[in-house]
Amino acid sequence: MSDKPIYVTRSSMPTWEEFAEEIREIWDTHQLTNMGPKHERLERELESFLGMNCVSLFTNGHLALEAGITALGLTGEVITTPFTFASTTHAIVRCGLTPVFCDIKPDDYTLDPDKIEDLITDKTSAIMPVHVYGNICDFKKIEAIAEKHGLKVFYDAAHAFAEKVEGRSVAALGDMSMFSFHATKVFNTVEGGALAYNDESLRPIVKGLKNFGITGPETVPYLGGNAKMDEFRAAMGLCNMRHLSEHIAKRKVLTEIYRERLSGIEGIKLNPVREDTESNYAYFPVVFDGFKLSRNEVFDALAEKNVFARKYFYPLTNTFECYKGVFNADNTPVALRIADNVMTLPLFSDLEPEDVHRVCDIIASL
Ligand code: T4K
Repeated sequence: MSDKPIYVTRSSMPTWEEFAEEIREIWDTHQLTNMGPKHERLERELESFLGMNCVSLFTNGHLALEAGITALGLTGEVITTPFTFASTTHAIVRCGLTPVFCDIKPDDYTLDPDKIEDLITDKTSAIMPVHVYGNICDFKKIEAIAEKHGLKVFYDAAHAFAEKVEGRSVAALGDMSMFSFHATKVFNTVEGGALAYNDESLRPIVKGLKNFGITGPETVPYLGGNAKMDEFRAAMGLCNMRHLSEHIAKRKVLTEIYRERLSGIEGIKLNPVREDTESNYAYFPVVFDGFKLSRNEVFDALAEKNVFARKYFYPLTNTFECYKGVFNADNTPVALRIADNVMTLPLFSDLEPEDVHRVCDIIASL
């Protein structure tokens, strides 16, 4: 059997010919960036695909998060999860706000709505949940709490692009959602991200925030940075959108093989399947709970055989060195336990079914 390296993911790309054709007109116009025609086309295409009034592209998901926090006018404290990528917590802190960490549910690793209300103070302005691994948060409970207390809900939907819940686009949940279009995501624009929202009055603010706060040749009403997506990345997005459903379908087949092979193994807990959700099959997390080896031992055993899984999301963000002495991770015990025991297995659209079998054979043989 081949022991070629298998990484946790591999970027989806169009053929060279398709991309070359898409970028050809850039040589005619010489418009490389600053909201050019491809940028505008991709924004409109995403609005229609997601069924949203407004989609604003960004150079990456992280800067989109920071712009969203500013555009929504968040202040003081934001209730959020530590079981996420560094970006979610850093965005809150870099915007001068205080993250207040709420524990997660042990079944799908998203924010536990039953623990939110105890954390609300007179400084709380918002809840920032994460649809981690594409697992859609308990949005009904979260949004009911937000409404009761007059809070905004801003979803970090970095992992959830193209998903639907109860027939609705995930983008339509809450006040705003951020999607990441990084190279490692189901849909990529190399680096990239977007904010999706329905409140048209936010469009000029969001647009201004990614362009130095400038809204017209002589008007600068906002304090903004530079987070514009350029024409080459927008071109990559236009190409990748044409193949999105085919990539998701391939991921689904691979996910089903993983589930079939691993579901019977004692001590391995798989991601839950929700009947009311159309998944994008972004990640394949497994939690080792009562398995004969620890997560770290399995991780090392796979690496020895050239399979490079990842410990997404370990360590918890509230234990990062840069926040030493600031947060107490003992307040989020479920998140601590999951972070210590979870691993995401390789999953990407051109992974071969035999590669999935190879990963499962290694785990089954331990
Ligand atoms: N919120 C959440 C919940 C997020 O997960 C993220 C990003 C964000 C916000 C922020 O969104 P962005 O600003 O990134 O748009 C990766 C990604 O860089 C990051 O986007 C992602 N989450 C995070 C979960 O994973 P690394 O450091 O683990 O990626 P890296 O470079 O180790 O790549 C993993 C594997 O992917 C490699 O082994 C090979 C493959 N790969 C990687 C790159 C960079 C490719 O095939 N092509 C590539 O170009 O962070």
